[in-house]
Amino acid sequence: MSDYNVPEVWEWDKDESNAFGNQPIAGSRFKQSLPKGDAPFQLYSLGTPNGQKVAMMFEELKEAGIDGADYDLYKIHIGEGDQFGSDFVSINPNSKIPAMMDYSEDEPVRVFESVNILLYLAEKFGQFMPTSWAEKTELLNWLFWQTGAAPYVGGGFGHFYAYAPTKQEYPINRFTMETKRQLDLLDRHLADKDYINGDAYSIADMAIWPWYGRLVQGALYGDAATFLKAEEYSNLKAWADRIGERPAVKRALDAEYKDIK
Ligand SMILES: N[C@@H](CCC(=O)N[C@@H](CS)C(=O)NCC(=O)O)C(=O)O
Repeated sequence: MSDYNVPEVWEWDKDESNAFGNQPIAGSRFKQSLPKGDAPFQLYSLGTPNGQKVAMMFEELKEAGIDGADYDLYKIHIGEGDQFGSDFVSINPNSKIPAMMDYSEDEPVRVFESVNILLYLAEKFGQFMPTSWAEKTELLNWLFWQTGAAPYVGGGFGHFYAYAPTKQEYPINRFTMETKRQLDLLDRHLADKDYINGDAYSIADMAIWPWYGRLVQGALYGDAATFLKAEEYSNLKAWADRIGERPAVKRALDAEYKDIK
């Protein structure tokens, strides 16, 4: 049963508040001057799963002793609308964290989309990605998979299970079904390997862990791990715990995000 009569044409009710500051309009909403530190990389982000991916990569590069990968990390408070400021929008016109500037090239380079930032850094430093064509293709399979799959978990399951103002069976069922299917997929994939791409830890693990690893570890959306029977995905849970033990990953989760105001 629905109490919503779908109109012929949707109109934006500007007076209707929503907790997420959503509007059907892209572009910047106010003038903003973002701080810039001395490091070659300036990362404007937040400790959400998409933000954690990039902090993990920088901390892994540090752990591996790679020169030239220093970064300044700034907090874009998405609850306060920082992502709609003019400076941030000039780095990421899509107004989503994370967004990064690389000042180490002849001309500054802007990079947005978390997985594109991982790829950019992996290629630039020749780290955490295989060199053979076949293995690189498999890596890309999982990176693209993550980009397409996680919105069903975050924007679908997580939103309706934890954040929506009313609990509704239809969307919770629909997105739980898909989330559990994805967890089962990863569990089967990890049955005979330690890492997503096989024997070597790679940016595929960094992309997937903050969503699916943290979900089965019980770190996302309240009691979601219980609701999803996360303990049944034992290969996935073992992988999640393996990654979670890495010093760089622990540092990334504890990273300090500097204020921008
Ligand atoms: N596909 C994007 C998704 C980024 C994204 O959804 N970021 C969220 C936080 S995890 C955000 O900035 N939300 C703010 C908003 O939607 O206004 C990526 O992987 O970078």
